[in-house]
Amino acid sequence: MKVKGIELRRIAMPLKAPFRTSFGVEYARDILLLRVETPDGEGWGECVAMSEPRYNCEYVDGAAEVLRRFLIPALPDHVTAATVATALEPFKGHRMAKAALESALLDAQLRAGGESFASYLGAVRDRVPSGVSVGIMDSIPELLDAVEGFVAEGYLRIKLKIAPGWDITPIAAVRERFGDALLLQADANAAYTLADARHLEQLDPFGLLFIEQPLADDDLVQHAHLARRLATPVCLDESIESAAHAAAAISLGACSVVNIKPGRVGGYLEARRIHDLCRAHGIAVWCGGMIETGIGRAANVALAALPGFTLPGDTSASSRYYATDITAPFALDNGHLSVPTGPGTGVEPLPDVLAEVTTSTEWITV
Ligand code: OSB
Ligand code: MG
Repeated sequence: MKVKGIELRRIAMPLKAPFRTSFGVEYARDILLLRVETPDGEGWGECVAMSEPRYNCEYVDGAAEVLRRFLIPALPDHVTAATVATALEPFKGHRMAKAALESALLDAQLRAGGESFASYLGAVRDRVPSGVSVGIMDSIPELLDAVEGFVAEGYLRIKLKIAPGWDITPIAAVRERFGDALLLQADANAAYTLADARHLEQLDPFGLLFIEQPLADDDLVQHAHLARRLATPVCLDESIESAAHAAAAISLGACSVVNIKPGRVGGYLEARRIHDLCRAHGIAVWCGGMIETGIGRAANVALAALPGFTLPGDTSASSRYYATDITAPFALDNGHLSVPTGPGTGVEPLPDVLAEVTTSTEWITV
């Protein structure tokens, strides 16, 4: 595939409600979109980096800079989604920026060839079960109201964001109110240390599906120690940036579940390799989210339709985040999202909405 040029488009998407995690609070999503232009058409990719380097070391301005200065200039004359990662390998890290570029190229390539992301990746389902990630709230009644609303909408699994001071009590309250049958999990975003093991043991009676990323990103060995102490299974998010990390985590016994986010691991092809590795080792995987627009969500839903994705993902409906999505909205149907079947991601930005949320554009000739 020959690439004529790439547009970097920055958009500002107001969130319907603030989203608080152990690392900060978001009021709006600041997103970088990539539009690849080729002689045979275009392709879109969404960069999942956040405004500030709090979830991981990447941030939107940094992603834009590494793309314009290093990654886009390194594209060879002929490139495909399968070869781009090798071309970008000399540049360390910046996986979210690389993933956005690979996704846009894959979208262009698949659109030109008339194939869907789902078909290309090896999807085996035409719809995927949806969970929802519920932020830290100011009070327990406020949390219970929020969870009640999501359960009423049909979400099949609830994830509570936790942090020191907001952990055992909210989990106990949700369990008590909604019963043992509710699929419930917790996400700490690296807010604890191994010294908190005794405290975290108090989660054991609540039958959580797992606790996600309790300890620091680079603490694989300590996660293995914690996993041996807790009855609650341990899931890793931030710690897994590649298939190599997943292999290390599995052999250390650091987790029994992996959250796969294509952006975090450098793209959909690395995401699929992690899926394949985990599946071969009996490690459950599920598709995480980064508060994507419809562009990123469409590709995530396709990935979540692979056979190893045995747990509901953070693949929520557009309406969970945004009053107006930039694509036709993803809506829940009996707790599921449909896997798009059209070429590429199967979705396109709506020009009017896109224009309204755009804060800047930049064209880079390749
Ligand atoms: O840790 O999974 C996370 C959102 C932003 C950054 C990190 C995370 C999250 C979420 C929400 O939990 C996922 C979503 O609904 O898109
Ligand atoms: Mg997480």
